[in-house]
Amino acid sequence: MSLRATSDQWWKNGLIYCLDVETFLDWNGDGMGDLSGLSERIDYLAGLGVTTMWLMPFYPTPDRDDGYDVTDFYRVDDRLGTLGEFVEVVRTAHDRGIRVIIDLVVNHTSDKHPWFQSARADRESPFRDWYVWSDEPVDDPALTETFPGEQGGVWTYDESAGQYYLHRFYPHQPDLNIANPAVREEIARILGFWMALGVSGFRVDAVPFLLELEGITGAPAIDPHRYLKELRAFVQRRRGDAILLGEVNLPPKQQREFFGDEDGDELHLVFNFSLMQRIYLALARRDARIVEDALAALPAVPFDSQWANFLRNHDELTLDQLSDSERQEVFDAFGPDPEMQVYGRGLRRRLPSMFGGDQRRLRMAYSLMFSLPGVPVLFYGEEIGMGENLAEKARAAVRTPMQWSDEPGSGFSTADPSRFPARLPDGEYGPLAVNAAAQRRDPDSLLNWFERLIRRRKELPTIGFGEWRVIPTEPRAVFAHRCDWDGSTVVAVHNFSPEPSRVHVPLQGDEDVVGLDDLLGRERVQLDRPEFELTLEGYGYRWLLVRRRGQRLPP
Ligand code: TEU
Repeated sequence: MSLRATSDQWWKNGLIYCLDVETFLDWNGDGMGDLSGLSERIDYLAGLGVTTMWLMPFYPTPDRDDGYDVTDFYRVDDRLGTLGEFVEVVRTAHDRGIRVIIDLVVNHTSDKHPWFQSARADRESPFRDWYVWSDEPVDDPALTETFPGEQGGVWTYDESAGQYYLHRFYPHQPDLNIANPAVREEIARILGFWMALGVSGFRVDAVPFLLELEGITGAPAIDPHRYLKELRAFVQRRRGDAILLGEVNLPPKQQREFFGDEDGDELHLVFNFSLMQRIYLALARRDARIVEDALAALPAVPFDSQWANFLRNHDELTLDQLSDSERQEVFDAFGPDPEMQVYGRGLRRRLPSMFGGDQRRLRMAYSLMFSLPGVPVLFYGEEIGMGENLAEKARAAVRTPMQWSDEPGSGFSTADPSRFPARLPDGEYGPLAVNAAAQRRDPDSLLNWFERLIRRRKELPTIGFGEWRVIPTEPRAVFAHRCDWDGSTVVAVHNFSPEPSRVHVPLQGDEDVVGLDDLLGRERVQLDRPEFELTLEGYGYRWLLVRRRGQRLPP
């Protein structure tokens, strides 16, 4: 093959690392992480094997929703740095082979955005129609609250406007009116601006909300997916290899619609919320069949598209797609106290504490996530096993500063901790116990384990690009699957039980198999027939590269 897809579809392989500039590293000592700090740590990310950084919102903001309330889409918040420093980050990242994608939050603006200020002040304002107004709240069952108990409905009366405005999120986040061509054009301009500064794409916030037309009185008959296709085409015209990674928390069939038609002309990547939620149920029940069923329910995705897999993100670990009793099982297993839960649907913990500190279970869960079809996405701190701070409000529990070292301020900042964006946890998961510096020096640490896992994942396009198939096995606690691509095969086996399991793995149709190479361990096994047996320790896992007669394989 001369034109290898692997060099073009960069978003299918590698590792996306999500971070928030304000909690990563404070370089000027004011207690707030900044772009200069991020520049200083790009080598750390390169060492870990990160191929794409996803920067959470860094735009000017009143910061009432962690920056997802934007007052200017064309600037950097003064607290974090300057546009010049942003370009330095992008340049340094590129030099280390890392691409940068950024959060695009255009379902809504902050109510402090000059557009909204102008819109509310005057019915004749050119920006009036940039938002969604109504004389009376529109009673539409499709318009539900996103943060129940925190936002007081989706319509709020604005005194100076003399009308209600729509907000699918907090009242201080008025929804933009996507039916207005001027708004659509402005959104494209924003994308164009950041692409000109070197970004390789966008994590598009709240895509289904962005596209919906409910509540917009007299909304013209535009097809929202038509709009997404136009946006994709625009992105591609400006920069051929740029991507759109969408937040679409919907069941698989509906998620499929956001990849576009059969050739894939909308989002390149969609976060796999449904698979993520089923994985937690499977972990809680120690029943791998649930993962098999969840995979079977996934629609095939177009050639240029892929899933983005994750176990944790910056929001609540949402379990909204599970039934009430299933969700309760996950709560019971991983977050039984009400203070660990939020919005009646999610957990505000990170994995290590959910697993009671069990390193075996933790590594098994990440090994599974990295072996599934899709590109893996890590949230900063996962690579060292950071915990949460439940003393912080709601979702902020998992947004504590990065734990670089055991120095005061965890090496994040030299300022007084009262000035930090969130309080560090203490105890078992605090910086004295969990930090990057100590783990760098320990070959058995989670950090070094991740580094090896990531290197393997990147070396083997078989997983990121290949076709996957479940391999039927017993017992129920064991999940086995294989990925095939361009003549190479990887078999992965994961044990969801704390007890050892003996498994039989058939390799049907692979008559010329001569052996297996353990990709994460030391074993090399000779085979004289297309099947094998192995014993997995409790929460054990293996990635096995199938060796065939006469095949040239990576070392
Ligand atoms: O979240 C939007 C969103 O739809 C999710 O919060 C979803 O509701 C959740 O997964 C439960 O199903 C995005 C950001 O990720 C979040 O941090 C912001 O608060 C929100 O948009 C508003 O901008």
